[in-house]
Amino acid sequence: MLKILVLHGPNLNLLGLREPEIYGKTTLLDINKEMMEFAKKEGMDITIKQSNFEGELIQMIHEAMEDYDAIVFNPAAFTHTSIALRDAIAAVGVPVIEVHLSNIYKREAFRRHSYISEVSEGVISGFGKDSYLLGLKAAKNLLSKKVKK
Ligand code: CA2
Repeated sequence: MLKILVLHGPNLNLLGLREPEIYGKTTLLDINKEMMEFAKKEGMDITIKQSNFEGELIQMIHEAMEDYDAIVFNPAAFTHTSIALRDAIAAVGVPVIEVHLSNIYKREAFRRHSYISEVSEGVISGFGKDSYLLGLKAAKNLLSKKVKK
């Protein structure tokens, strides 16, 4: 069975609890539950983690090398700042699908650049919680293509 790591970056633990006018009322727990159900239907084995610490996320990416076929990653604000996360992804070689709840190209100018996209297989941005489900589906399709080659 495909093993996928889902990583949520900083402040996403506040989803649905703070600033609902920007990020909506859905909590991270709601999203995680939906992902677990989706993964079960699709026959994928997923593990979900969240961290507010850049170093911890880097560590999780390093450890993913051993255990996971792909990472579905919302790096949150680190998307726009972190060369260290970019380098970690490039170093481990585990395929990453970058996801964002909001459309980062529709917001402030500083959100339009992602250090992570340069080392990602692809980016899904702007579909709310569905961005994560689309990310899981993309990971599955990507990996099945890789196996066939
Ligand atoms: O749209 C996304 O998924 C983002 O990765 C979310 C980040 C933002 O910095 C990126 O530009 C786009 C922010 C996540 C913070 O989430 C909060 C949730 C509730 C209250 C405050 C922040």
